[in-house]
Amino acid sequence: MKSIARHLAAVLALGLSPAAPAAAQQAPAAAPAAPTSATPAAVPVPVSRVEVIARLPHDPTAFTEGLLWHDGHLYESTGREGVSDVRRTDPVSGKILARATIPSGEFGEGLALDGDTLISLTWHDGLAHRWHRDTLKRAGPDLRYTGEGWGLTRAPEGLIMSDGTTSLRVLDPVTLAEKRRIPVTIAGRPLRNVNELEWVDGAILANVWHTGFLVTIDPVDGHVTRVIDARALVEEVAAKDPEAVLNGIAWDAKKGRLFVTGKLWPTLFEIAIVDDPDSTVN
Ligand SMILES: [Ca+2]
Repeated sequence: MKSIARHLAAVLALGLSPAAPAAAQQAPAAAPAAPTSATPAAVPVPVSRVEVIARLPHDPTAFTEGLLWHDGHLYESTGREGVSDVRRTDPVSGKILARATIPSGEFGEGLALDGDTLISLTWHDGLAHRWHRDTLKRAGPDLRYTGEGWGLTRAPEGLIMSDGTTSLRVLDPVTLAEKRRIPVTIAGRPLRNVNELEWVDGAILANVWHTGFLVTIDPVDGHVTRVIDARALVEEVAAKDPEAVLNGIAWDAKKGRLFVTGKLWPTLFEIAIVDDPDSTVN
């Protein structure tokens, strides 16, 4: 399993921001912030792999930016200007059951559910849209935030948002006022480009943009507690579009089921995370 550590080390050497092709739909983020004195000490991070439990259909035209599970349905936000939307889908058939379009000049990003309100981000507009969960009609005026919008999830403390930098933000779910920042580190080094998010059993699960890896993040101090090698899924999908990367995590808390997909992927995977006691990232 050393090859995993070597691969990840190579990615880390690039600041976890491999050079994106000119056609990138999301530009690399600003330079990572310097580590703070609160940066957790460098300790080996265990690496897990994924096991596929089920393969379900996923709209291969959906440029997935946000994904969540609620009450038997998937809710998904998609990106790219002119075709961005928020949708409810049937997880078994992949069929779109309801859909709300995002204004054509905006690039849809992360999605979270707060009560019966869906909140969706935009990449560059600093606008968060609110939608009624059941009707997908507007549920109030837009909210504003600074910087880029990437991923979003609901945690007990508030919304957790990624923006391509080495920090996550905790936001008030009603006003989006910033409550605190979480510096993300892996083995003591800042980690940027954390993208789609999911709150799973008291931890933040995230995929790292343009990699086949997911990470679990301690919500208190931001250190990565586990790296999950999902490159087998990337290889299976074998997407031709370089932007068709792993992105999208949904957690069915009631049944303990974890789903992942990617931008323009034809498949939604239900996966299990399998420990590998011999593999760590140092
Ligand atoms: Ca999610």
